[in-house]
Amino acid sequence: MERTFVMLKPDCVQRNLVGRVITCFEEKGYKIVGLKMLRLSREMAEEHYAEHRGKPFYEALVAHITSGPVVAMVIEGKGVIAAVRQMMGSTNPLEAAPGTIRGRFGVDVGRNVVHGSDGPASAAREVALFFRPDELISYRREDERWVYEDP
Ligand code: DAT
Ligand code: MG
Repeated sequence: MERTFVMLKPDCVQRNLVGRVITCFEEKGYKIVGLKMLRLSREMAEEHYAEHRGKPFYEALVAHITSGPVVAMVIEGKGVIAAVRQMMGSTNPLEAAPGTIRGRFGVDVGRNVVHGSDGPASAAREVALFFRPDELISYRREDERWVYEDP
């Protein structure tokens, strides 16, 4: 089953939206297989956002993501990588569709609430950056046959 990495950013935590955002993924039918709160070091933030190094917003991005605790998660399910990207909405919350997480909960691009891996390669990389294998739990959920035709 496919897995993706999701991070609830410091603005999400500070605005008490952690439960609301996690609920979006739970309600969809996806399964949380890893979950922790942590505060990113500068080194960790630089590694996570390596692809953005040198861009005009890079310093502000690293400053924000290290500014307070985040909630890191691994979510599992059919098509979860692309679906989470769709559920988050566009990077700029003002351009994100109203029903998406960023569309519902965000305004500024530098406070866009949530991070989600943008493809299979980044999902694998980001999951491994934040979680040891023994921190990911494989388990059966009782509602699986009501979410999937062929669980
Ligand atoms: P996404 O988070 O949708 O994958 P991204 O990977 O292009 O978007 O950028 C990572 C984060 O950097 C994004 O969530 C918010 C910030 N960011 C991106 N583009 C920005 C911009 N033009 N101005 C300010 N911050 C930006
Ligand atoms: Mg990205």
